[in-house]
Amino acid sequence: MNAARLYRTMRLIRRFEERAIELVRSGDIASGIHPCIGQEAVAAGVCAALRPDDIVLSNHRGHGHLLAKGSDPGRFLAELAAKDTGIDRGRAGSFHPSDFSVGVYGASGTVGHGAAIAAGVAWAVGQDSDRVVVSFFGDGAVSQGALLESFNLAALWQVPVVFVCENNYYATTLPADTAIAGTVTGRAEAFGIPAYTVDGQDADVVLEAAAGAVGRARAGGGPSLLEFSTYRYEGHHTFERTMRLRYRDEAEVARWRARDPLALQASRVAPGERERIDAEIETLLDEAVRYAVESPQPDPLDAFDHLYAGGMRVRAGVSHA
Ligand SMILES: Cc1ncc(C[n+]2csc(CCOP(=O)(O)OP(=O)(O)O)c2C)c(N)n1
Ligand SMILES: [Mg+2]
Repeated sequence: MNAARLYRTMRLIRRFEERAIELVRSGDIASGIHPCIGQEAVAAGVCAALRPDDIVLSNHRGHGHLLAKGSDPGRFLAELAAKDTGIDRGRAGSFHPSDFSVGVYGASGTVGHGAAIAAGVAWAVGQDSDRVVVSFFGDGAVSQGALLESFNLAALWQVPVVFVCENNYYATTLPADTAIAGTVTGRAEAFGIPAYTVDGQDADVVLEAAAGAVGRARAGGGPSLLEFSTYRYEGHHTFERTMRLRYRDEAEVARWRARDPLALQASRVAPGERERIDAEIETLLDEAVRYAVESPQPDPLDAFDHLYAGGMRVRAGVSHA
């Protein structure tokens, strides 16, 4: 993988979220978002190890996962803005997006539960293909029953899934060391799943680890777990900016900012090439923002359309045939 491609993906994720935060402030994205700024190397490195037909299950902090898998930034921003032109016609928003066109089969907002869907999808695709499934979750997910049950069946049935824990050391405001007995890797190892703790701030290191786990799954070697050590630079959610929560000390944040994954990757790309990529992404995102903001507001009477296969008999209180 060339350094510039990884840098481009990471820069796209960073700038996409910075632009999305502006749209939260302007009221165009009413839900707020969970930014992954600081964690871009994990999304970029893991997805760079995947084929286009491989599958990703994401979580509430999933913008990076979708963009790294190839989602269109304009249609994704329109999704965040709840527009009908969004990738899920505005029904999923920031927290539950899927994009089947690039192999993202959904994002579970229920912490830890995406792993169960991932294990099931991996079992299904493993019947007649060599496709691989990646399940992204945070440190807050690792004591959830559904996640541990997924480890059990994935190991028992040797399904082609890579469990990716983005350990950013906090679940909302709860420090991981006050919430996790034992270790993250120890949980997987208890089920016979090979597990590694890896530097999540260096995209090259992430890619190498992911390529190993993906290759193993593709060759029929079954599941693995990768625990990436990383950090979010923003609050848990954009609403945190209004809350004055004090759960991380400034020295800790500064220490992690000094290992900014985007700056590290930028240092591996020639300056001229970097400027070209940065300019290309600004143009792309200007267009994406315009598309999201200028797309018309959806008709409230359509609010229940597409929610259930077969539709609903009543929409917005209005009976229709
Ligand atoms: C089962 C469940 N419990 C609680 C919540 C509320 N909640 C949303 S995000 C979150 C923290 C998740 O932390 P982590 O898994 O470490 O991911 P991060 O936010 O750090 O990326 C919580 C508790 C939820 N969505 N689902
Ligand atoms: Mg966390």
